Amino acid sequence: MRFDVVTLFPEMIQEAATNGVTGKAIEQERVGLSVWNPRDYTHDKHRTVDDRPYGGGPGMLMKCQPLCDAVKDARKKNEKGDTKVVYMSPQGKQITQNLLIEASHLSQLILVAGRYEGVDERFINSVCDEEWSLGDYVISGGELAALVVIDAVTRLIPGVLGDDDSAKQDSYMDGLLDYPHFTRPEESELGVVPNVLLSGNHQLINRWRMKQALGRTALRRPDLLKVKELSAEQSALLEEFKNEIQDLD
Ligand code: 4HQ
Repeated sequence: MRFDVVTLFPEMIQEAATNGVTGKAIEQERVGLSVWNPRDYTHDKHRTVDDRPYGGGPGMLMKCQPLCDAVKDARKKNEKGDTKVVYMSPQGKQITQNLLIEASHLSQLILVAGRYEGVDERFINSVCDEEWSLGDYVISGGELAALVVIDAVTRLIPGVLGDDDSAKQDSYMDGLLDYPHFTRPEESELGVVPNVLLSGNHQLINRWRMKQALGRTALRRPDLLKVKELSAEQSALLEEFKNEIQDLD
């Protein structure tokens, strides 16, 4: 799969994405990444990418033409196959793991990162297939949002995470918060490691971790539990967890 990001700050994308898990996936050619600067698609002396909003008001908007021409060039990297063009904005559909799993099956994802007050609405309606949001808060540009999508989708591509790595663990804990983690030392001024994790009994450890994941989800994100089907064993573990909280006083 390939990512193409339309952005006035291409170096922001290139710098961030070429590190860590995404950087390795690009090096190994498991994913492709190109950046497209609308400024390179202007024709005037000042290379103008922005203009004033009709109707007045503060700030500037990104003009359609440089954006359209940048997307048109990006599309050429995937003549055949499935392309989606997505504009990152708080007006969009909120990103979830399920949305990103679907995106990971595309052959090309073109992410448009806006600056200023955003883009001309006609560009969104005519050129973009979808509008996606990180959540209900405002950031200064779509670049960080595009990077979140690239990172989260890249992790889902087969071969990117090691076989023993978090990919299977992530789907095992599907729809639940993570359980608590501990590393050395066994004892410090910050406290002790739960005994079960030192036991070497992997059935007990897995049961403890599942119970913690269920319990923390119930306490911190009851909304997630409401939509999750629990197995009989999971329901029993969650009941155990809840009973142990009662025991605390
Ligand atoms: N913006 N999720 C305004 C966001 C945002 C978000 C991106 C701010 C676009 C023009 N993007 N620009 N939240 O706040 O994706």
